[in-house]
Amino acid sequence: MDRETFHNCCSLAKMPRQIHQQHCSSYFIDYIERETPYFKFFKNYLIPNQPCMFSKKFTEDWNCRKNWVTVDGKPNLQRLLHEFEKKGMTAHYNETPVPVANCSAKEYNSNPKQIMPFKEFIQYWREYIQNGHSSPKGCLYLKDWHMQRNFPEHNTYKNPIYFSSDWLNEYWDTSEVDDYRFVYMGPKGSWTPFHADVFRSYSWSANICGRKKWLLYPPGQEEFLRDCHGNLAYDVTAPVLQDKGLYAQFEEACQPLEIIQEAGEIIFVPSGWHHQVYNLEDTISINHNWLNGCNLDIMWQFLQDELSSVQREIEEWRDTMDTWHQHCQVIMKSCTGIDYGEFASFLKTIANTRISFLNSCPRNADNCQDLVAESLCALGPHHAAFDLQRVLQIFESMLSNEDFKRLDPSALSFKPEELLQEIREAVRTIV
Ligand SMILES: O=C(O)CCC(=O)C(=O)O
Ligand SMILES: [Fe+2]
Repeated sequence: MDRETFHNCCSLAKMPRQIHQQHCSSYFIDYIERETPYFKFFKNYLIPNQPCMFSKKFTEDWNCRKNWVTVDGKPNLQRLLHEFEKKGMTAHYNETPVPVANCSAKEYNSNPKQIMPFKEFIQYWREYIQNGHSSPKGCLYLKDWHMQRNFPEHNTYKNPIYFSSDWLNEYWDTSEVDDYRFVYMGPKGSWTPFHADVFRSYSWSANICGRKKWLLYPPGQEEFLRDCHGNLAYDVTAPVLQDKGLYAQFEEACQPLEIIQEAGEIIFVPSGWHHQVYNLEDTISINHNWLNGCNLDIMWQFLQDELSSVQREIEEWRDTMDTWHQHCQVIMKSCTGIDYGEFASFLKTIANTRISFLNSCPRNADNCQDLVAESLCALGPHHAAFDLQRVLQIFESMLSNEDFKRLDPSALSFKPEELLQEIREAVRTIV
């Protein structure tokens, strides 16, 4: 990013979002055929929060595109078993546990999940195919498997540069307990119910083999897809949505953007776009959730909305408890996975890494210590300055937020004003 782009991007990112007026203005998705400059993607898709599809050129050199797929384009189940089940060890060590959802059963608004050995899932999948894509066990879907975290030495794929400004995984990698990089594998007919992603993050999803159909709704449209209790529809194609007594506003919703994703293609799903996804064939995909300076405001708005809904839920106890506000934070953390204190630490971690980067500013990626530094080098100092500028804006908004002001100071391990000062100085040296 050069100085001019930096200034342009900062101004673009500051513009208010008009999500509630956003309609499905186009029924087509932009298609990126070949290598394109990072900043085109940044300006055309990340900042305006618009979807796009990358051609299979972008995944052609991934090992999994060769190794996990047979010559006729089907999942290579034998090879997968070989790769993820270690032979020759005791039975106990032999098993790779994986999370598996049952698409034929509904529990609240999702599918019940179980943990099963990988080889049992592969065995099930084999039988399902042999049985003409049916099974008394229902349609099982291996999803949200942290394959990369569990098998880091496998060198399965390479994160494309377009998705490399990834604060979510950068932060959660530091705690070493979680990440948002997943593998999905499911037979034809498996599907994912209607939802938006964790913290309203972006996602990218690459088909290793198979095909997916995506139904995408721009932010705000989900309000028309709630039932009379305010619950989001489970399946936006279900006939029950025609029932005006249950889904009073369904007719106001626009048609979703319907996208077919072929083998090798990568879809970029913008922040807060609700979606429902079908595997049209036996399909394997890599899916990452990620966020950065471009959609940080959407995450912050999401957290404020989540807190407001917790507050509404337990409003009746407000005057009877001194610790009511703290309780709201605890409930929010357990429902959403994060509270205001942790959001502030997240921003601090992201800011500190960029301040150190700008202070040391290695000239080329070869001198970088780790993947985060490598990505900061590749994106350049003006991108780091953009990141800091965005952290600054959101932090300023947090500091004027009444619920944030009420936090017990011990919930923060640092003094926000000092951090803001450091950020301002670091940005000043670069712009
Ligand atoms: O592929 C699927 O079944 C769901 C993927 C998804 O929801 C996502 O990548 O955000
Ligand atoms: Fe999703």
